[in-house]
Amino acid sequence: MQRPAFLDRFLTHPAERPALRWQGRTSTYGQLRALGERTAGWLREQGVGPGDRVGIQLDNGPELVAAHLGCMALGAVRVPLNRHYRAAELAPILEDADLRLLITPVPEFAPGVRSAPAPGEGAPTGNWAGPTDVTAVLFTSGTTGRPKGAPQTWRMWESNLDALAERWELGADDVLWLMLPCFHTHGLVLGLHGTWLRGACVQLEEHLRVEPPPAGITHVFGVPTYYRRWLPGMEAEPARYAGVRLWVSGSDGLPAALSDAIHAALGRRVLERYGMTETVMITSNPGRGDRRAGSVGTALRDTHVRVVDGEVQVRGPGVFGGYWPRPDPSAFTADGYFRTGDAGELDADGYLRIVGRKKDLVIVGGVNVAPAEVEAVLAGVTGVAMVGVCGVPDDDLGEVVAAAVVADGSLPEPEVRRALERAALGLSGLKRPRQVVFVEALPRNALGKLQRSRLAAEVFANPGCINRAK
Ligand code: MCA
Ligand code: AMP
Repeated sequence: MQRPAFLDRFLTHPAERPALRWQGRTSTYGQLRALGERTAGWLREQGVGPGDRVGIQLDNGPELVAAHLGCMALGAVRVPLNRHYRAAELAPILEDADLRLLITPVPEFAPGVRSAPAPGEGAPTGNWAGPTDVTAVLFTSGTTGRPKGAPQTWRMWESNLDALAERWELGADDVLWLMLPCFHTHGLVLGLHGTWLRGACVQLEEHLRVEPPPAGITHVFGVPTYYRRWLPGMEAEPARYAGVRLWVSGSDGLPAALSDAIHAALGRRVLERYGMTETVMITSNPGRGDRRAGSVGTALRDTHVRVVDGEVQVRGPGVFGGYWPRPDPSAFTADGYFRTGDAGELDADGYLRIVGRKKDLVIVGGVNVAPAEVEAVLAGVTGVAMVGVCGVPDDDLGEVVAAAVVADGSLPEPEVRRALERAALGLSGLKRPRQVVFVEALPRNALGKLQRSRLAAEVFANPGCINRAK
């Protein structure tokens, strides 16, 4: 296959241009390209070839960057994996992904496999092309509990990231402050690849930093939880936040009150945008002009958005071609629109508001949690007859997971509660219930299907929580 245009652009950024800042050291584009080629050599030594899938389960840092660049140089397909996942959460993904190599620091996930590639270890190789246009498969939580693979092509990313750069007026001289984990679309695609496509620079951090941005940062990406945590500092010392031209929020709704409070502190409104792993970005507020609190803005260039029966549907060059390896034709309408499962309203100017979710999903700190996955883990606990899981509001994380449990009477409640806590340790932290209540019965419809929105309203007294407007 011909080299993707995305990579042609990445390869022609001036070699001396700064590309990555990490813990006080700056690497140039020339150095990143050399790192990619050496890591491609290391991957070859591990038996990886073009088109093979490589799992990357790493925290943000030089090893993660090396692993991605190595796969790009070799033409291998990346499968980014959530660093927080426990063995049982990873198992269905590993079953579907059919990896040639898993790069992870967790030894029990990859017995006998070396941990991260040490930058500079391999003999340089790779021609920055691959046998297919698919460059990564991102597994998204899905609503059934089984993660779904969403193949990502270079073309999806290039067209979408160009449209975003245009909307946000970002160029090669911009410096992004990036602390989002680079295994989700937000950090990996918008953060790292958006920067690499433009030939700009990213200052990468391992974790969220609740402090003023370092000198020289021009834009920052975050989920609403980040903004909740930054707000006190912004209010106390606004001058120390003044150098940043653009604050962007996504992955969950930014409450209008929070947007207004930041606006009052900084004199700038956070720019909210909306997207999905399956679609990359769909809508955004403008870099310049009418940014509206409570709205996720208008459709990006070449992207068509409509609301049908209350559901947001989208078609365009950023939208993926379908799930892999378990296709689900019902994800698309007959005329080719992807069904987002989000509930929205479009106004006369084309501004979209996300008013809730038609899908059963809880978003905790910007991370999707499928209630069905949590229910499946808790339902296996001795003493439990039935479990229903929903989201309840949280001042910091937006929503947290709550569980209503019907006991079977075989064990005292405190014992069942302890067993539930132990079982929940098999899930990564954000999926664990923060509230567990014992109930006589779960709300069900006439067909016997669990009604999670009624659960939120009736058991946890949060009317319409799971489908609430945010
Ligand atoms: C932390 N934990 C996680 C994750 N992060 N579990 C699953 N997935 C995660 N991403 C677990 C930790 O292992 C820990 O478990 C517990 O949660 C608390 O972690 P900690 O870091 O102490 O939590 P925190 O300080 O409360 O911070 C949470 C956070 C973090 C900073 C809000 O979740 C975060 O960075 N969120 C951003 C997520 C994101 O990038 N979302 C984009 C996806 P234990 O208790 O066992 O130690 S959405 C997307 O990409 C779409 C396309 C879009 O629109 O952007
Ligand atoms: P993911 O599956 O991790 O890609 O998450 C995509 C989901 O995040 C969307 O379907 C929405 O439910 C949610 N989302 C992303 N951005 C926003 C936003 N700005 N406002 C509300 N929800 C959002």
